[in-house]
Amino acid sequence: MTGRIIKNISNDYTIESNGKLYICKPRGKFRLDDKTPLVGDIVSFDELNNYIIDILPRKNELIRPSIANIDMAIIVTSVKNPDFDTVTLDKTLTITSYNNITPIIYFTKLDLLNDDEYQQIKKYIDYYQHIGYLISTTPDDLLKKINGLTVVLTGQSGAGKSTLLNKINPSLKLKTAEISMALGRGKHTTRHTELFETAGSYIADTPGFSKIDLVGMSNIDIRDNMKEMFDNLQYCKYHDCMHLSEDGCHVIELVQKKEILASRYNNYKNFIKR
Ligand SMILES: Nc1nc2c(ncn2[C@@H]2O[C@H](COP(=O)(O)OP(=O)(O)O)[C@@H](O)[C@H]2O)c(=O)[nH]1
Ligand SMILES: [Mg+2]
Ligand SMILES: [Zn+2]
Repeated sequence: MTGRIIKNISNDYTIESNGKLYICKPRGKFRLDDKTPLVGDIVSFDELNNYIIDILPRKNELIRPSIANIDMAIIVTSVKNPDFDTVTLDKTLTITSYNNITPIIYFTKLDLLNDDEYQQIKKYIDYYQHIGYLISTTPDDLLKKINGLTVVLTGQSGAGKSTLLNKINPSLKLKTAEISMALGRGKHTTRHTELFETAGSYIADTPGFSKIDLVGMSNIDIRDNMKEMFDNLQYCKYHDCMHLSEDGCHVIELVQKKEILASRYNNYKNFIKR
């Protein structure tokens, strides 16, 4: 039989297959091959003897949390308290795209903005949407966009990840900031990774990309995983333009015409300066 691992606690893997759950252990072979099954893996398994036979090829995998075959990352982005941070957003967009995960930006705390502040933020929201990123600002709309997919949430502490998960699936009763502080506990109480099924989607209960860094990405990878830096390359004079100071660079022209956001371009330059 084949199914999907939705939960792992030590050596026990919960596999969902045609609506039924099976708890299996990996075969001894995995330890020899140094292959560890991950939550999200599609596996073949022996349902009579309760062991995992093989892991099907992965689309992608994350290390923290350990999870495979993610379709989409919800980048929970606060616009106030904590303030809107383009560096974290642009870095996360770039890393997700590099990992073959479609990002969707979920803006939170728009209700805390006054009219002027909202107009400022709206320019950014429209820009990200215009260059081709998926955007959402309400749980209902988000649920439509993640329907049928396996997703992880990511975002700064305090951005509203637990609040969003609770709105999507109230049975989770995740601790939001005030409650976990009142209990005098750390904010991250989850010890294992689990996918929970909600309205036809699988959502990881642990935030993804706990460490947001560009390790392993070359400068070309960074260019090719920022939408407008990649999409406009074809109009630059040189096919290998890095959009820094080359003649005939279309990206630099668009930055000067303010058609590319200054913050995006500055972040791009800082990302590749390393
Ligand atoms: N006003 C407002 N507050 C929010 C919103 N989303 C989350 N919060 C609050 O922001 C704080 C941090 O939220 P939490 O979900 O714990 O953030 P997490 O660290 O990303 O899980 C809590 O006090 C929430 O009630 C929002 O859209 N509007
Ligand atoms: Mg939280
Ligand atoms: Zn260029």
